[in-house]
Amino acid sequence: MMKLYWSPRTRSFSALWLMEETGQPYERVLIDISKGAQRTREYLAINPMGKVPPLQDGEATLAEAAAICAYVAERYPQAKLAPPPGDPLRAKYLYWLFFGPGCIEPAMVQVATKIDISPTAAGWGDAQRVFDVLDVALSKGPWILGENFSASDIVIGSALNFAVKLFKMVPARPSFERYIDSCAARPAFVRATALATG
Ligand SMILES: N[C@@H](CCC(=O)N[C@@H](CS)C(=O)NCC(=O)O)C(=O)O
Repeated sequence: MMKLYWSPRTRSFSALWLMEETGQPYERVLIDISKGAQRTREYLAINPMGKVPPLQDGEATLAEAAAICAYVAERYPQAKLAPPPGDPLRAKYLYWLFFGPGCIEPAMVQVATKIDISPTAAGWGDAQRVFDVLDVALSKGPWILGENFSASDIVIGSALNFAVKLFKMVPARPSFERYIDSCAARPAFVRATALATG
């Protein structure tokens, strides 16, 4: 059984949502980051970054929420969380999976810190560009790939839920609100929310 290390009200929400979407049993191990549990020697052997969430699957261990999404979608193909190799939709699936940590995350940090950096040098350009691109991509819906929900929605949906709805760091737009509402209506999201609040 897969083992997910998590902490309440953190980025481990996306991994909880993912595991709930699979319908597969998994074990949750609480790592309370407010108490420093992420800094023990045992935990650092699991994730040397001292961050949540990591996942263990037998001999395999990995961290980084988006990588966990890719891994679990591949391990449980029956959950249909990823277009299979060879499907043309897989290109956009991978694009959005990487867009989360590669562009949305740094854009959120830029908004929060007001850091000034050349948009040509910054891999994400700037926050305005990132959220404009997302706005266009989400204008049709219902999901980031169109009709098919995938693990890339877990990455993008969790990030937008945090940035727009929970922390109000990014101004709401109709496409964002509709998309977040669609994510939040999924039974797996509802279960993960109940779990993640601790
Ligand atoms: N890049 C990581 C970020 C994970 C992360 O920053 N987690 C925070 C909680 S939201 C954490 O574990 N903080 C504990 C610490 O840094 O001590 C991912 O996407 O999984």
